Amino acid sequence: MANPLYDTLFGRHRGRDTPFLHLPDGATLTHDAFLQMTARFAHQLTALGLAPGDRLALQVEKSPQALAIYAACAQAGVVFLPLNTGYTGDEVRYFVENSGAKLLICDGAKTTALTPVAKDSGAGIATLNADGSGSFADGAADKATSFDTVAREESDLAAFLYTSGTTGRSKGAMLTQTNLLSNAQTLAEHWRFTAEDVLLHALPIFHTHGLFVATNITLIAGGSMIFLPKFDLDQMIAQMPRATAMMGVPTFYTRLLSDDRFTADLTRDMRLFVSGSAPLLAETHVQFEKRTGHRILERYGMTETNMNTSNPYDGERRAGTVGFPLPGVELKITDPATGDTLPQGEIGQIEVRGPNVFKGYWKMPEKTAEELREDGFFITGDLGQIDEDGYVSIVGRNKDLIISGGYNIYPKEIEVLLDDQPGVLESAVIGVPHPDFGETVVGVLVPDGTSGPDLDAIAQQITEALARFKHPRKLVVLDELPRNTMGKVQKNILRDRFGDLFTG
Ligand code: MCA
Ligand code: AMP
Repeated sequence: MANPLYDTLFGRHRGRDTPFLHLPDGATLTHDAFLQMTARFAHQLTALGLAPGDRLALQVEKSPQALAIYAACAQAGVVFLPLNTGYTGDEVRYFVENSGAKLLICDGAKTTALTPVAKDSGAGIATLNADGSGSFADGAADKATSFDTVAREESDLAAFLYTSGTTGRSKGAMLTQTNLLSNAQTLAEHWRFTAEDVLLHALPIFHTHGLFVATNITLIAGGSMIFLPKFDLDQMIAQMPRATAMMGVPTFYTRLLSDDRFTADLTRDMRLFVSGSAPLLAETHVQFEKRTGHRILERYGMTETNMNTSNPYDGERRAGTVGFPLPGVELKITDPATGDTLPQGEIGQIEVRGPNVFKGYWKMPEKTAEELREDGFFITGDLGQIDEDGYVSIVGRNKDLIISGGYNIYPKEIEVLLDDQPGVLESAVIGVPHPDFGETVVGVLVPDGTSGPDLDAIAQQITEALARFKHPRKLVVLDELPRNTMGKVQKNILRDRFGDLFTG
């Protein structure tokens, strides 16, 4: 095939008058209409000087047009780099510079802030607003509705997704056409997606879950999506009876369960609920089944690997586990110190290998070598265990990471900022249980003995520097941080001490 990703996900739907996107205003976009828009956008990318292999950074609200930019990148051979809409200008600057993006497309409301960002790194800038208007769409309006798809190999890069690290700045995970395609094909088959499916889509499309899992699977199967701009409880309840499947982070499930309108009757035409990106409490699993009669299917993935494991479609979906390695994915539990495979049942680090595993971190060969072994196994940083029936459980993390409402937050990034504030000697950032987001961020500050620290001024600094979802929900001041004999901060002690701040 000339361009496996485009041809398989998009191209074969050309001319199909079947629904692809059902929009909240009642409108429906057919596969063919979507692909005509895609072609116009691919022409516009070319007109703006993007060539195959160039990177395009996109920070816009979720819309059919935003999705068509993803498709247009695939068709024009451009590497797609979607960015969380919550990122501040400083955060976006890093991604644009690091990736060497040739074009940044942003919401019109952000042009003033982001024009210097684009200019300083030699990128062009265009706009796309939530309603589909903007300079990018204007430029595309008179372009042809067909485009000669650019030939690509399966090993060519399709997307960069940035993922933070426990040290230093974010790393651009390079995903190839094969990484995305093989996983989408496996999942569509494993979860029995067909052209009859209607997926209730309320996830953001700048992360693996909403884009490569939910969207790619629907595209492979030829089904449609109820495409909501974001998770809105009223909308979810209103749309649920029209859907057959839903994918969400655990917060989606706890929010649905918190509403009495969410009943078995409302879910009668649903055949599948999938959860991932963060641990689903066994309690949520049980409550969900009690309320609806459906057992949530939990699966486990990462930005670098797409999906690795899944509970079975048929057979027992075991609460508290992430199921079995997917077909084609090898998974082993190893000793973090030696890398040796541990006996069944023991807890160790999870390593995975397969066509889903990324190519490496963009321009970071050392980081790549630290996490991706020469034999192809990727060290996930998650700690897990395999039970006697082969079910994998994630029991902890070998990396300092907080997952809040399905978004990953690396404490180091916040600590670096806090340590820099006047009056602060040092800091420790921890995740504590939160009833809505699963975990949330608490910053612990140690004063340097001068004056302060001024917590309001610090909160202001944080607001300017970091996306809202990373902000500590509470800053507390302690005389000193607990340390072990090696001098390492004992975050477990802090977590115990402040663990009930939001749940107590
Ligand atoms: C919003 N806020 C958050 C979060 N989301 N704060 C912390 N963590 C969050 N996740 C902020 C808002 O800016 C707002 O701030 C305040 O919290 C309350 O917002 P609310 O309206 O309640 O939130 P929301 O807009 O309804 O969003 C919550 C959400 C959303 C629906 C759970 O965060 C979401 O869609 N999460 C999904 C993330 C995701 O797709 N992850 C997959 C990553 P203020 O009060 O100041 O206005 S991919 C991945 O992890 C791997 C590969 C995998 O396995 O899938
Ligand atoms: P990301 O960096 O956004 O790709 O997040 C990947 C991380 O999310 C994994 O390394 C896990 O720590 C976590 N994760 C994903 N799915 C699950 C799950 N079902 N249960 C627990 N943790 C999960």
